[in-house]
Amino acid sequence: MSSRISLTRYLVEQQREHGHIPAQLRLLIEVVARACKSIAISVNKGALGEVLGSAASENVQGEVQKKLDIISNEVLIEANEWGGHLAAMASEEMDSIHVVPNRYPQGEYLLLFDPLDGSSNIDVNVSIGTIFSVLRKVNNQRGISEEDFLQPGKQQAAAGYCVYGPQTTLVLTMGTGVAMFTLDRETGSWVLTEDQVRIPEDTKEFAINMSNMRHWDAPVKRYIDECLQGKEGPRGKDFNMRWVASMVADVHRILTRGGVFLYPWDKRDPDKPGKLRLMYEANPMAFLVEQAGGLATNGRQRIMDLVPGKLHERVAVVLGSRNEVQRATDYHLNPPA
Ligand code: P6P
Repeated sequence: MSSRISLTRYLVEQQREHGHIPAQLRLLIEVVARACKSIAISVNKGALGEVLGSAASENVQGEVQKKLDIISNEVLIEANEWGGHLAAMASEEMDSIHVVPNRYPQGEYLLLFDPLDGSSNIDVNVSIGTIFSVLRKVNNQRGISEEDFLQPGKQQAAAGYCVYGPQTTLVLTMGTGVAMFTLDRETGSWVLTEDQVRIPEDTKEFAINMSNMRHWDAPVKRYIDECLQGKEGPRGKDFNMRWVASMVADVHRILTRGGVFLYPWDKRDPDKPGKLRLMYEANPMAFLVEQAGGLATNGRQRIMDLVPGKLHERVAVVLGSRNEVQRATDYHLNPPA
């Protein structure tokens, strides 16, 4: 059996090979990975741990918070505050940024996260996950503010997610490919189980919430309709559909076997570009997907080129197998006359 490579050994060997992993970034990844283990323990308790159900509060998105949303957020804040690797954090669950308190040293990085994505699936025991994005602190004389976070996704130093499913798997990129680590519950360590992940350029599987079909724009309707026509239609092949309603689970499937994921703009709320959040959902997933050879656009532009205007802004998302994302994006950019 090939020797098991732990997360720590992977980071040391990446540093030796690429020499590009500053010590603070290595520490950050290790701290986030350890926090995800703590979150996994809480998630896995389920009804036995008094962690299910809703808290009596709403988040900045106006969504009712689940108890595990708050627990996960607190785990990530407490784990990352004292290490000296971060200047500040931002979370889907917090209105404004959380600057590292003065009693701790400030570091070179900014950490953004959706502490528990897919909350509607918690109480029904369907896979959920933690998504994180790492930016470099912009050096300036004034203190850290929200503006320092408003960097395009292509500036990310690292990104990843942890999916709490049949396995607990950490998926990570620092810009030199995508690696997957499975949690060995007997030893409590993350073990490298996949390296240099590649997404197949073609697919027969699409992921979208079909109940919104009547609200979609024409290019999305055209793309999905052609998939539904199957081999008798213009695509000449049959497609399958998946929709977990946990972005982490849908993206993990795509990284593992290919596919295309769409959460497009729809006319229910025309001023809202999409449902998903740019800074801590779309950007980290786009970094991972591109590093694995896929594409990620908002239907018209590369997601990682978008310059954010607000911390919690939303974006339309089309990501996954390169050729399918290109086709769906072309339908937006070059609609039939
Ligand atoms: P819908 C979960 O709430 C989430 O933010 C993503 O993880 C998921 O892809 C999407 O929303 C599901 O949205 O409208 O299908 O419930």
